[in-house]
Amino acid sequence: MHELPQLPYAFDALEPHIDAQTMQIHHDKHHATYVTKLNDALKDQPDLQKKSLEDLLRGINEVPETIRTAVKNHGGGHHNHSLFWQVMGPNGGGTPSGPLSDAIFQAFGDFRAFKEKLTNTATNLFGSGWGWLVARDGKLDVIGKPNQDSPLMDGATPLLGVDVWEHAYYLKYQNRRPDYLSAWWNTINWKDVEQRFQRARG
Ligand code: MN3
Repeated sequence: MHELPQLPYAFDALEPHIDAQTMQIHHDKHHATYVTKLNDALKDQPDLQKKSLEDLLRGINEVPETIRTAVKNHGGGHHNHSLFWQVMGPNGGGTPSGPLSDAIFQAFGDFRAFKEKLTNTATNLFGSGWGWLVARDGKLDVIGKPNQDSPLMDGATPLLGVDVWEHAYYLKYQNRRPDYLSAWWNTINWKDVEQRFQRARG
């Protein structure tokens, strides 16, 4: 059974950038529902139940067609949100250091160019989805994905993601997605993102 991870900080820990009520509904309702529905989809699939969430998503094309969409949406939703809570934290923001910083300079020119690329990708994503910094074949890239599709489904490793579904920002920012995004940069826990990059490099 997949389980809803605890939020690693209090609901109000990301104030004023992300409000406590949004965090509570987002974690306790939205994320919880993805976990419940993923478990529902897998209930008659003992072999798939044994797989880690990551393996399930990397191998999405081997999941039986009858439940593939459910696993994609709810498994993707579970994985994306589990990462999202960890790449944010109180007293976040600033810039990364170490090898991740070097790799960002190499891939995008400088931190500002990277920030602009991820912000633009997330701003311009039509409808619901996520903006991502991913590692693929040892290289960094910024991509947008619709719905709850995980970069794992493309063979990429997600390092940092921003949820631009309206449920992530509507209470505080209404239609102002760019304002939410500029506030979101102040919540990033770069230590966590740096560790993901180190693991992706192996
Ligand atoms: Mn969400």
